[in-house]
Amino acid sequence: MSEQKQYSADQIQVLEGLEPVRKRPGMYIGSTGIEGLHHLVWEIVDNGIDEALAGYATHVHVDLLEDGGIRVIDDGRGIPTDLHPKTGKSTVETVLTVLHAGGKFGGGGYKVSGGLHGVGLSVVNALSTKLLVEVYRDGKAFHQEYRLGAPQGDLKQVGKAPVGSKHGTVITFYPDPSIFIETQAVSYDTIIDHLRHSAYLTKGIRTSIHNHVTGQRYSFYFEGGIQSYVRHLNVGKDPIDDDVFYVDKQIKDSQVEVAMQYTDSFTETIKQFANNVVNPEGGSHLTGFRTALTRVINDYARKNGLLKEKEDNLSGEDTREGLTAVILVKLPDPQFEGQTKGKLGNPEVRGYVEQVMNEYLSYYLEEHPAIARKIIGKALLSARARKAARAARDNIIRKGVLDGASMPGKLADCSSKDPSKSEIYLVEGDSAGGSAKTGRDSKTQAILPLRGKVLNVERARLDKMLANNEILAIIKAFGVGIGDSFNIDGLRYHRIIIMTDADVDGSHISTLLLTFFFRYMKEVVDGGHIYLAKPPLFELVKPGRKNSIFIYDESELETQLAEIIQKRKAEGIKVNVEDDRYKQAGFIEQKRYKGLGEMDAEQLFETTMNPEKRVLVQVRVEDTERADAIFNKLMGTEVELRKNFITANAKFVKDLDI
Ligand code: 0RA
Repeated sequence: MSEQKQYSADQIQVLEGLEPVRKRPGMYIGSTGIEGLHHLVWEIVDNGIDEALAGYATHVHVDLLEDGGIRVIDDGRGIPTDLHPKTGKSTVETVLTVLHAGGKFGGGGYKVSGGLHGVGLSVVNALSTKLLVEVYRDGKAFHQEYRLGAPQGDLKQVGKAPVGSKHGTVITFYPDPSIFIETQAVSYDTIIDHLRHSAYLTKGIRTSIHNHVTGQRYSFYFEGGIQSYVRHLNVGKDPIDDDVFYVDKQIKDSQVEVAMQYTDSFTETIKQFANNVVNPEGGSHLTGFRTALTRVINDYARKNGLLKEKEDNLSGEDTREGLTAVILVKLPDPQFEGQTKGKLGNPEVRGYVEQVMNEYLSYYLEEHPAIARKIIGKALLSARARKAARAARDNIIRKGVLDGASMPGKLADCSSKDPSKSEIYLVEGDSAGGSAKTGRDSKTQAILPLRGKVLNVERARLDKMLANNEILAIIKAFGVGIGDSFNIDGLRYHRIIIMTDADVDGSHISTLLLTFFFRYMKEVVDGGHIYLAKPPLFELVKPGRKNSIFIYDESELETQLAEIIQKRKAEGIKVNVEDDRYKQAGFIEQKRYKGLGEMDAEQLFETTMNPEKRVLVQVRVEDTERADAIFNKLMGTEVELRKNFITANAKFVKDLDI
């Protein structure tokens, strides 16, 4: 601790003030993994976005520097440099060294940084080995440096603000490797996502990034704000009309902004935000939106004779089929509730959104009768389909088809009744299914062979799906039910393993199954129950086959061969360099596997199903929005998009880990 002796009394005070952050970083930034690291970036970026919301900044830029530093630049007012009355230090030093000092400023206006993720700039400072702050304000330039949160001298004026950037803030920080042990490198893609969202949600702002290590750059500016966001969410879908409904209204101290557009798909995509913070669990803004939507559409339909007197009202669900909407409210003091703080609490917001939607959506429908007719036609279809689906489901339930008692005929169940110990293999084709049944460990491994193509659920409604034998067999075997009757507690296997050939058809079937799970059994995916089996791509055959080596990866083949050849050379074994590589390595054959059917039961078990040796890829959906977009591309109606995606990612489709 000799280093600490060099600190002055002032610095020690700062260090003591920030000590709780360094002692329990998780309390402030959630984790010390990459997500915690990203929190530091969001803190500074969001302060810049706040400057834009307040009408001062137009641009927030991130530099990922070659020396591992992260620099965030904005052209806002610049952090105030004057003496802070309470601390006797500059305001710059105060916000960087006093916990929660950030919140005391601003008074009035909406704050992104004060919201759910707002931890204050001092937290960033406390968790950085080095932090440099530059402020441009009143035509002057200021500079100050910190180490582990402690200022190395006062804030100093270092000259004039450069022409063209008269005001703004530049913060460069170096995450402390003794805190962020796992990694000090942020994810370029994750930052891009944050910057893209910030640009969508803050009209008129430009956000950009420059990765100095790779030379990559990205820049976002969306003229239409959340209108552009809705269009982005609908890429790969067919909108019923090109126009996007949009409203932006101030009510009392809050602002309500809504954009929406219907597509001919069956899915509902509504994203709601409060002060740019996403609220995945919904809340008062979503409730207000839904109430108004159902009411306005029913009113219009009645008034215009689209809904007959004796017909029932359209349900909320019917009015939302195929809807893509973004709801953004801004309010002075957002309250986040729920398990993960993912729900907006403020009750007054419900009325605000309802009022805005009642007025402006009614007006919009009156102004756009052709669109109104399409929306209502779609909702009527949905109502009819829902009735048909209910009838189909009731029929199936009546027949007991979905009951646990009647398992699908093709299922070879395992003997264990403990879901946590049981797994089910969904196997492409009857022949591989047969091998899997013979080779399996029947105590814990169930096998369900799937024949032919599984229905593309992205383009089918529930009633059609329930008529598909493969889908029905899956629902029955899992024991979770479907639709309104879905219940995760019934899940009979905690590991669901998709096993298909390593070719295009196999990838297609995997994707269709994943789409089905993602759309209709999201909880099963979220619970981490879905896996992809990874059959070997190559076998390096030894005489007698006993000691064959199986290779699961294209790239692994060459490294393995090189290693073995090296070893043989070291052992003095003569290697003929004219021979094929596998012969040099002492194998008699290099076999390439295209399908599961090429392996016998024992091989299939040993290479792909044996829990001791197999390779499984767990399917995790970390970014729902990206997953949604990928499924739209893969399964939607736009053939071009699908082609592009598959060509660009053909190699990865097998490992789809979104
Ligand atoms: C305190 C008060 C004000 C602005 C800021 C801090 C501020 C912080 C950051 C962090 C990155 N960029 C920033 N820009 C501004 C209010 C400013 C005033 O009243 O003049």
